[in-house]
Amino acid sequence: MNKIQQLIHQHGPVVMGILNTTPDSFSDGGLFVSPESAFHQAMLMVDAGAQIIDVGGESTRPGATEVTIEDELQRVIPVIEAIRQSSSIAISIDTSKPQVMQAAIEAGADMVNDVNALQAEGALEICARYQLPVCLMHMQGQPRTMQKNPQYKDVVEDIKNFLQQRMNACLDAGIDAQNIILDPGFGFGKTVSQNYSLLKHLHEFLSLNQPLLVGVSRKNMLAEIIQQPPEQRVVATAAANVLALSKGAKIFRVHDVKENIEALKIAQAMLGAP
Ligand code: 8Y7
Repeated sequence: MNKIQQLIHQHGPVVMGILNTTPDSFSDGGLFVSPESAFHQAMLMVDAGAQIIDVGGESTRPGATEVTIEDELQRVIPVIEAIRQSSSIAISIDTSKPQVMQAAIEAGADMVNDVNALQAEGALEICARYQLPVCLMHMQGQPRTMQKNPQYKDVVEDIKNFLQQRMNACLDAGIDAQNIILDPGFGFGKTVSQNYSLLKHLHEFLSLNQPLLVGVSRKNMLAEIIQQPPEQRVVATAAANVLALSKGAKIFRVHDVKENIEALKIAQAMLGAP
């Protein structure tokens, strides 16, 4: 069993801390750009109890512009190397580019988190070759334009069908079923109402028989309800994550590790009570 499989097999929720190395990511943009400060932030999240660190160098916020391979490599590889050198924490590489996946894996990444669900040419092959866990996320459209006019016949069924298709593509490419994690992609080409439908019906994704990862941390779907800027969405994030846990989610991608772990622990105590 690899590190991620071990975390998935353990009882209770798994918290993934977000490490953005981009100068433009929406909620903590510009805060963690130098490899030293990114590494420091990673260690703070480990101390707070994060079990996975998700390292990203390509902002995927709505409206974001694309990043070159060279820039992305320069942002993420030194950080992954630094974390790997001083810690055995599980490292996730948040990228859609096969070249970045490969370099990150060679530098010590333990899983691939792809908001594009391994649809780039060569991405499936890289992940199959290294036999490591992958998170397949649903997105409608592309980051620059995805919030313009999202449309579904049935948001839950349509996204389930997409994830099933991408899962089949992974299996066909030789990726082990034990290495597939699924994510409905909160905020990626969904209206506020569609995001809450997904949260409400999250348990329906359990029929795909794979662990579910959710990323609601500080997102706009929360701001639409509480009208607060990103740093003031911590309690709202924890509330949404508690609900997602109650609907069967396993991995929680968050900025605020300590607060979310505390909330999830309380929820888990109730869910596990006789
Ligand atoms: C998600 C994600 C982002 C998510 C997974 C943000 C990279 C936008 N969101 N990956 N990445 N799921 N798997 O607001 O929801 O953090 S970036």
